[in-house]
Amino acid sequence: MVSIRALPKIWLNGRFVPWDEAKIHVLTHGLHYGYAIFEGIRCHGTSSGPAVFRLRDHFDRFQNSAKIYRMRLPYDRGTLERATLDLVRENGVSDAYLRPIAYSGYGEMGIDPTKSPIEVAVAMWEWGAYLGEEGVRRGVRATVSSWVRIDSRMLPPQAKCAANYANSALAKMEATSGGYDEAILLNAAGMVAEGPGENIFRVKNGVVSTPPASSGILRGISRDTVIRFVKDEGLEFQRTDFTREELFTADELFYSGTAAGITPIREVDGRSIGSGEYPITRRLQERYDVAIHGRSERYSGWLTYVDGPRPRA
Ligand code: PPE
Repeated sequence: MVSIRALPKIWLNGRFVPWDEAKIHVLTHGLHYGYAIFEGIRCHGTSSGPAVFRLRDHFDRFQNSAKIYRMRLPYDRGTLERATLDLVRENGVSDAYLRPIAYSGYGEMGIDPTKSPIEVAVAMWEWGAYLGEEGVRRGVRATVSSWVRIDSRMLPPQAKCAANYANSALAKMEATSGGYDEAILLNAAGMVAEGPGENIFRVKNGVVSTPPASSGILRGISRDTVIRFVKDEGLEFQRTDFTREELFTADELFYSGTAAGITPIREVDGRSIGSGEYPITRRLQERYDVAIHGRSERYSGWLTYVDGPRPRA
């Protein structure tokens, strides 16, 4: 079952290789022990050609993930940013998802990753709405997971490490096998943390809130984008913890993420959320659409045009 359409090229360890040749050995260290850090970035068509959204911020986080894991990246950020932009050009597709990844490669087995070479790739593929087009329009059905979100004493959630996604996969499979679209994970203190691959926002009486970084979440770049939009809409914003029951009593709930975009949640464990309309979520979705497609001067600083000037180191 392959649903990804092959594109011409993948950037692997410093060069563009044909899609089918971007392969690794089964004894790749990171495959066995989860020692891999990655990013998820989107590129969109604009009237000035393809533009990558918040490229710098994604590579900032990439470098921070590497730092947390004592991973020495063999390429500087300028090289990686240029590789990402060049990849979009090489593949000739404007609307795509980009996946930089660094992992402990083939060389040595055993847990210690410092004995293996670090390999780096950037791949891209066409990825529609993560929780479905219908989900973006009508909202998705969520369930609070029985799996607890990892916390920073176990696996630092602010590092986008492959190992974190074993926890996410358990929550995701539990949700989908129970007939839901997506999970909501609580942290070890019982407060709402995030989705398996998204941050979460709550709207109540016109106030928009999202759990703080200290709740044990990935600091989403889309989360940061949404916070800016909330302020630009003149709405009140709070970074605050909330409980499971505050999910049920929300006026609106939505997920944010690079893959998911802004996706409303219409139901949590059989309780419908608010009126079933998402007036504030809609305003934020609209702003997001305008920003990523380069239709607002205000957010133009977030775009890097593939055919524009190249980033330096
Ligand atoms: N929390 C988690 C756990 C997470 O994986 C993501 C992104 C976010 C929050 C939102 O972060 P940001 O994209 O910077 O706004 N999840 C990525 C991977 C999803 C996947 O299945 O792969 C993504 O959206 O790219």
